Amino acid sequence: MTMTFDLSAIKSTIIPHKVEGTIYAYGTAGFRTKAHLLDSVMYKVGILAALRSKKLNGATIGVMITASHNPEEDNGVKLVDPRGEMLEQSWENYATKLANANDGDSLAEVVEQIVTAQEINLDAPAAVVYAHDTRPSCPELVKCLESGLSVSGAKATGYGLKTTPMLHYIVRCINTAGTNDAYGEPTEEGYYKKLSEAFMTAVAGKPRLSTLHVDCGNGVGAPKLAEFVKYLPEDVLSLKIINGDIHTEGKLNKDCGADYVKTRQQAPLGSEIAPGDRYCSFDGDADRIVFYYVDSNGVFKLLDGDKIAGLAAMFIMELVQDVGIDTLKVGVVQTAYANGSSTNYLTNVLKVPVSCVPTGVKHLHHEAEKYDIGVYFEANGHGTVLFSPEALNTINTIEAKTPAQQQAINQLKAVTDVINQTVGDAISDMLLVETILTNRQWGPEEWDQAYTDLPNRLVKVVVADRTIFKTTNAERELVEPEGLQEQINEHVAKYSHGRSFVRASGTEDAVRVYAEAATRSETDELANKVSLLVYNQAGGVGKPPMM
Ligand code: G16
Repeated sequence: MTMTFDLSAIKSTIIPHKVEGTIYAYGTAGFRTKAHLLDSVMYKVGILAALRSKKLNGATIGVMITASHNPEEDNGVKLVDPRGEMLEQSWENYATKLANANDGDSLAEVVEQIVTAQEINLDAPAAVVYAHDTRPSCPELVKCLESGLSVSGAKATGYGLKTTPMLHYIVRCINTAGTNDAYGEPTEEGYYKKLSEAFMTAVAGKPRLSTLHVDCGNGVGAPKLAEFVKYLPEDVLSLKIINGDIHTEGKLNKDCGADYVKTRQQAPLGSEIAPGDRYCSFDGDADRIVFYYVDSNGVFKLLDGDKIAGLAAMFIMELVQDVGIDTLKVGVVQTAYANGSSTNYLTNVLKVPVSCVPTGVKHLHHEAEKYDIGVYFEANGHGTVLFSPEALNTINTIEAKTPAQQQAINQLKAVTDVINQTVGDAISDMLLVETILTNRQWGPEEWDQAYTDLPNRLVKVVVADRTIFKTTNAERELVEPEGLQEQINEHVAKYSHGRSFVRASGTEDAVRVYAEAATRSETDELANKVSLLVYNQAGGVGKPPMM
């Protein structure tokens, strides 16, 4: 492998688009489409990752190959910046331009534009680490990525099969090693040790809860969770994995996993859920989690990202108070998908400031950084908690005056380590919830009592061209197609507690319609009406949506 940035090799080794005329866009979570269309994109992402690293004087950049909650035949790729956060947004445009350059000359031209605009020193070193999920298309796509990294002269290290949040963790660990905010050992084992030790401290002295059933969506979360539990004694946490088959083709995310459970509002295939059981579901790359149970009447109840945000905010605010550092400002970040009742609970019961931003972890993460302690969760279960450097410093240096205060300090410190602060992480979020439930000795019903969700429905409508949908006001209103929002408003006005919005997905070729209202039947009716509006007025494809 050459260790120099070789523009002529970049031109001559180019992997062309398999289907001419395909247009790529760096969306909600990087590039995501049918796997067979991605070889060319991977090659260019390799080049971009090397340029990003050079721009940052050789800081390590991460590349994750995954399509997360999407069906198995899809794949995708996203870049991870040095502190483990998503790629800086101003670079997404470069990613899109590179991906769409389809011959050697235009590719070289885009590379030169980036180098000039960003004043990149091509002699600077470049380091890139990469990993992938369990999709059968990954090995081939990894090779294409490696080819792009090789012609760009990057020091490239493959980490093999990992969950997305593990790669984010590893990137942060590598870049902070030897500094005051060293994040941990940059290995899978280091990740397991950090989380398991923190969890044991966070639940010390409390009786273990009943077994938690974990649906891994037949994805990478299954083998990783099986490995992780070896670091925890059975009397601290008892887990049972279901849907852990990563070897049978076609099973990934199929009728199971976090996205299925959240959108269908029903238990996954393979679960025999009974009253008293505690369940959760990961998605395909284990960066999302939702919990659920059935009540004594056998009714399925979902505890989604909003419920996790409420639980986490409540617990952390109380701990901060017990420690005596309630000058720290706690805030919660949500998206338009947040249930109206959850926003109401956070604002009026917990009295915590709430911000609403567009879909995509990158938007929530940046907003959460504005607080000393920023809790962010999308309703779909993607989220985490961020502690600012000042907050961490306060927590780590405060001296206790009483044993009770010392205990609260120890617990808060442990909570900061249980949480993967780089990105939403199903394993870490699962431990956070289990920490809180164990400390309260709560079952899911007690957790669920904080507020009652308004009935809600999420519908996918396939249209000829989803890019015609343009939104404003954190995606809560449509600007285009012109006139559609007014018609949606007319429907919404007829329902008590009615709310509905429409936006194009950034990860799937579909438009998402969200609706909530006072009752289940009104919600379904509203969702139906708005979905049909979208289908009829924006070139619906296939059968009309039916609830
Ligand atoms: C990704 C993003 C999430 C987003 C989800 C759906 O999740 O990381 O922030 O909520 O896609 O996005 P959209 O509605 O634009 O399709 P994942 O778990 O698939 O990576």
